[in-house]
Amino acid sequence: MAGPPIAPIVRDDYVSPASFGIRTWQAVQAADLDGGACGDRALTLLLDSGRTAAVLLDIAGHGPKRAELSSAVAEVIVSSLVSDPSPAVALGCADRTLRTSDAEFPYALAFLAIVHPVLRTVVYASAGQDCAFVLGRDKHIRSLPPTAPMLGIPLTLNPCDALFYLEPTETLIIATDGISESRPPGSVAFFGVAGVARAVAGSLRSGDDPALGVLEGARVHAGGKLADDAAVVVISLTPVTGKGRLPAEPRSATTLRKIAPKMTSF
Ligand SMILES: [Mn+2]
Repeated sequence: MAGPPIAPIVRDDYVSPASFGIRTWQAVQAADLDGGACGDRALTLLLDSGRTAAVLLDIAGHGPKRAELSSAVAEVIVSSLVSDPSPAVALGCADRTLRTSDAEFPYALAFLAIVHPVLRTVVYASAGQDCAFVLGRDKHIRSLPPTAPMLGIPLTLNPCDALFYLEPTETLIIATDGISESRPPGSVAFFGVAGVARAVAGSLRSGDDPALGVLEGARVHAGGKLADDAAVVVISLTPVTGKGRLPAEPRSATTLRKIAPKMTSF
């Protein structure tokens, strides 16, 4: 005998009483010897439904000679993210661009994420970006491992999207290796994830821009000069005033049906 029909629960169909604003900070700095343009990009853009996309891109090498390819790849990524909700699809587009490019060393690392302010989901795809993590208020660090290899290399990419929930107490941090691998001359003491996390936590505590805090921390750690281009994106959720709190209990299926009357059973 057939059981009761299963009603799909589509979370986008109801408006949660708790909505969050998304705060973003991003910063880029060329390697100190090069000045000006560089191969790293850090940008955030507002998509529909309040979703925010974050793009961190590091074209192999550094300096102004990498800027043109970096801009071209960033443009491909942005137009893909605007038309398709999948960061993995955007990585695929970037990979194709690099593999058909005439440029020297057409390789890149990239981390792409889409943050939803109501669902609190972060969907991301990462091509070889090592320094990507979520920092909790208790200083706990959750790593976000790559979901694809480096872009542009002659390997089938097979990129995939990963999803996690971002708590309002947490901060998403992505930095290129120009920051995580910053080190004093002649030393192997890398700035690393720990240095990045300390710089973000310190900046947020003092009310300063955490992306600039990370750049400055890495520069000071390296003895005053960055040897590689550097880029960083920091994202957190902030409760929207007057919109209430999250429901204390999960909503029952009956409540959801009342909220979303158009939802059909099948
Ligand atoms: Mn780099």
